[in-house]
Amino acid sequence: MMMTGNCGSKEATRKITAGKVTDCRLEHNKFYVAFERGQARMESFGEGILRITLAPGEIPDSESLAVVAEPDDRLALSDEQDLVTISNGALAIQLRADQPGLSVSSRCSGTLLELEQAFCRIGKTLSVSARIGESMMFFGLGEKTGFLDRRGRRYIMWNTDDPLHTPDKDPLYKSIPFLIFFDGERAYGLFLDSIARSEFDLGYEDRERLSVTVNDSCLDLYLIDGPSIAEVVMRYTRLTGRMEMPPIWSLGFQQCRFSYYPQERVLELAESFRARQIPCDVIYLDIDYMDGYRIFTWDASRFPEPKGMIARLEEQGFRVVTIVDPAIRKDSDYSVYLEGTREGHFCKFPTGEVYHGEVWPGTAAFPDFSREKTRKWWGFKHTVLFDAGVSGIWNDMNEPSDFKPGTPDRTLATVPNDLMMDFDGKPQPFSKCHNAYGILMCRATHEGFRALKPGERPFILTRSAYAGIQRYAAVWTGDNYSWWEHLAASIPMHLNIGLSGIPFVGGDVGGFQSNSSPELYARWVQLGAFTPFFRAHSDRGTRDHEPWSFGPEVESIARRAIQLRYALLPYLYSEFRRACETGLPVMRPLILDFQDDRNVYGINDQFMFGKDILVAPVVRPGDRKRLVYLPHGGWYDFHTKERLEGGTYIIADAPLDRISVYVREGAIIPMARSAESTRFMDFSTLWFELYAGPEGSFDLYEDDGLTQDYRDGAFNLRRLTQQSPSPRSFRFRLENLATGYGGGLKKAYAAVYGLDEDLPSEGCVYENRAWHFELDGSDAEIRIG
Ligand code: MIG
Repeated sequence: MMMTGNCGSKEATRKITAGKVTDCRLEHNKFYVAFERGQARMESFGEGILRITLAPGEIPDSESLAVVAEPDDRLALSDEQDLVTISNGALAIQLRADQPGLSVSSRCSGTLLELEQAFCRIGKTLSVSARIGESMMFFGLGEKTGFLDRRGRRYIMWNTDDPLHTPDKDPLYKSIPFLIFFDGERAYGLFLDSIARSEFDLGYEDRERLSVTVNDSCLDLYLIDGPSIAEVVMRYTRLTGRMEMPPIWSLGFQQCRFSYYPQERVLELAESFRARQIPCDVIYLDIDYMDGYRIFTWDASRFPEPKGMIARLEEQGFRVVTIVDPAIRKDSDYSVYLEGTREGHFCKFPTGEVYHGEVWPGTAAFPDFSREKTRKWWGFKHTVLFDAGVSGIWNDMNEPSDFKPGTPDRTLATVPNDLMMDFDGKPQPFSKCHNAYGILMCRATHEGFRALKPGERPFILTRSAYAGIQRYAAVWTGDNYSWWEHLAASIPMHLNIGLSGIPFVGGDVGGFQSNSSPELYARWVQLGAFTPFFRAHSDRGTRDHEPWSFGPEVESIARRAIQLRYALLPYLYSEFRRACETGLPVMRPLILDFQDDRNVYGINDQFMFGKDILVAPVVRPGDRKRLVYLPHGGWYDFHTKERLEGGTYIIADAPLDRISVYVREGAIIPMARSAESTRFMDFSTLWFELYAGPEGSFDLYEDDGLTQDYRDGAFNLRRLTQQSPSPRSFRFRLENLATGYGGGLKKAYAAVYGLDEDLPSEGCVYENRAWHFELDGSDAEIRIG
């Protein structure tokens, strides 16, 4: 499928432009524009968001899978001479009667996009195109290879199961058609709401032009105002939704392999974690737990007693997550297939014939998750797993992947384009809705969780995704290799996924394909401990990839990294709460927090873990020092507590046994004592690390970690603030803002770094290069100096 979307390119001979504006009107909060060869509809979606839908013909009324916000009534029209301006306050679109094109501007940022033509049509595609300034950078677009700034490449949105992620490989498993523009001063966003194939050319054909092309009969765009990158992401996630609080165990360390079986091996694995005192919360069962890869079955010889096994694991503080693929084996002995056929749950051709592809189970049919009835049916099928005690569901192969086409072009390794999804009576061929399959499957799984385990927080992990996936699932980045290159590449990939509204992201720690070296594993587990989703995984046929598989030195390095992750859980959990409330990522590029510091623009190998911790992993073999850029402001070395001045590069010691971590001055980092599982952690006793700085605050969030009760107010929110204008004066306050949860902090030991030793104080002592005081969780004020 060729797509040359560039309106400006000369060779696009069959190009049909929208032409001049012939008419426009504001009606029921919608603004309609007629062009010579097409039309546009504009709506306001809350402060700072405008929707523009463009089509050569009728504008279809389809339901969005991504957008959860509602249109509002802010649109106001002004008509001066022949210049028409439609605005929702923050953003405005201007057009001129009898002229082609339109321009979008922002009250705070000026002109954002200037379209010489509202759109153009080339064959079966529609595109918009605009000039881009020399300084423009691009972020977002979800899971793509390459570096943080996406300029200069062309990206396809077409969910693809491609296990070889070489540097320019595209597309991969997920389609998040959300783009952030940033020119060094102002940021703004563009979201293309389309589940069809689309393409973003960010200065590839022509360095100075951007084009967005969709293989569909309408272009549904949302313009999102800044001026900061953070504001763009917050607005985008107000539009497409935010994640729910995850169960706390899903923030622990998780161990996977293709596949752990039989049952004795799983129990043995659990024993090893406990015997070696390496924290771990989750064990994954990959496809071999099933009977002949039949979804919703157990292999009775490998797992004769799943319920007993899971109960035994639970005592040791483990949860079990099972893989669930979409394709259902064609088999006259298999009730799921028979039911699915009888009840019409599988995707069909327009002729009514069910399609059968070839996937792990052999010949298999694909459930049509666009049907409400099918989602319900699918959801309830999880009873087989939930009854055995399974806690979470891992959705794989949901691009959907299909081996049947058997071509080397992985973008074709999927179901046929003329196969249909029904969308409850508004059928669409896969050529128009391919990218929706994964999110619809997750939605079915999510609905199943809510129905079958109503009090619990769902945990779903998915490989394929579309915009808005954060409402249903965590994502992992598929089949990487045990390559240093993939360790390094995972950082910008995760960061851009985070900027695309998906905070809960991680990659296979240690690398999935091929064999890790001890050093690579050590560096990967250290980095993994600072990624939102922290799971080690390995392909079948690879050598052992457990934390102890690389010898005693690496085992103790891994233990320490994982223990640090657990110790930081009070901080991390609160940061997840912030992600739920703001849509901002947990693992974030420096540019998000330090947009005005030009030195951070090109940094692909450092990131923020939450708002106060800067992580600088080693991503090459042999390196025992590394260059670290500390943005403007004061910093502390997390390991040595040494105070450092930012706005400069430092050469950091990076011995194999630790990862370089820095904390912003003013930060308050709540920590707990690590245990073998979150289940055994004591969150009533905490350690607060205070890094003295002019000012700083942290909202400590606490709830039961498992249920939905927090939605009804069963949570605590404690605002911790500190002020230290100089090393000779320090003020601290704890304020209880919400106290709906009976558990949580009862005792906290606080240590303050960066103050002088010889200060007067009451109830505080100086010891081991820090001031110390204690708290009991009630409102408090502390003064030193
Ligand atoms: O065709 O279930 O990305 O994590 O272990 C491979 C087996 C199927 C791909 C997933 C990988 C998983 C594997 N799956």
